[in-house]
Amino acid sequence: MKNKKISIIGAPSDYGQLRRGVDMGPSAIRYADVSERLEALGYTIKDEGDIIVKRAMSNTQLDTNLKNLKEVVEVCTQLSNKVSEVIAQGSFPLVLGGDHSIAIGTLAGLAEHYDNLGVIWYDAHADLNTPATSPSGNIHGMPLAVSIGLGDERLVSIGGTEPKIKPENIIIIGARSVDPGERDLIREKGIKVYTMHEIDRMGMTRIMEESIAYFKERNVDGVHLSLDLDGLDPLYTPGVGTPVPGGITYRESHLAMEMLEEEGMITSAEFVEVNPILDERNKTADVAVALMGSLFGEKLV
Ligand code: HAR
Ligand code: MN
Ligand code: MN
Ligand code: MN
Repeated sequence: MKNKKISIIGAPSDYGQLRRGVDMGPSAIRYADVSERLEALGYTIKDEGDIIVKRAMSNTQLDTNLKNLKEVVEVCTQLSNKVSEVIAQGSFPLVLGGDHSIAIGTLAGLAEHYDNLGVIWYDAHADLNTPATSPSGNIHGMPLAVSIGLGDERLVSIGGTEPKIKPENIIIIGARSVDPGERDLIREKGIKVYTMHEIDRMGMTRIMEESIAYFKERNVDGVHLSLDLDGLDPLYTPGVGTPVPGGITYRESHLAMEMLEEEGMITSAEFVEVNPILDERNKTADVAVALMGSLFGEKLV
């Protein structure tokens, strides 16, 4: 990575879905030695700590198609400001989730600095639901839709009313659970998706080569990596709230990170959905940190 300054921002929120425990993701990832691992690669790490997420005895506002909306708005507004501040200081924002709803905040903060941002959405899910199409009402299934300007006004307007990213600048990798409304949106907006079928058929090498070429053609001014640990097969990352079998392997994921690193294209990243309560001895957080190692240039020899 060209930028040698990394700022770690914890976003310990579980309000985007209903399984408690994912709020402990940032702690688990720190426990897996994220700072030490990246420092060893020659980076200067500043751990900004966690944004403040109000603890509740139980989640509220569950009887709607936008569960915990108020809390999600609070969290994402704070996170947006923090991400923007870190970029203004010339640092690389590395955000630790939390469930994937926090990406609404990350992308809002990034949008203050990038006009033509590319986004890699590494995930079993498309996260393109709106309240009208969501089967669950869980906001962690909505962040990509929100970021292209679709969905509830109170989410879409976080950090300004403009859409934060362009649908043509999104590449989804690893999809294998897509709802009907999401499929319609993918077709309507021309969002690029590499499902597990393409990964099996083409191999990760070609997918990353194509993705890198696609971003270059589109003249992006930065690329954000949003990595949901459920993109990998639950064999490797069991500590996630919505596991889907038949996922990306550990090796394919390292390869993807290494190819992104060689290109020096990534300008921000987030690792989300690590739930230590559902995990096996912090395995999922360890995988997250190992992938960060590759993303930031770890080499064996
Ligand atoms: N598509 C389903 C929904 O909207 C499940 C999506 C959520 N799971 C995630 N996001 N972890 O990637 O409810
Ligand atoms: Mn999610
Ligand atoms: Mn996701
Ligand atoms: Mn997911």
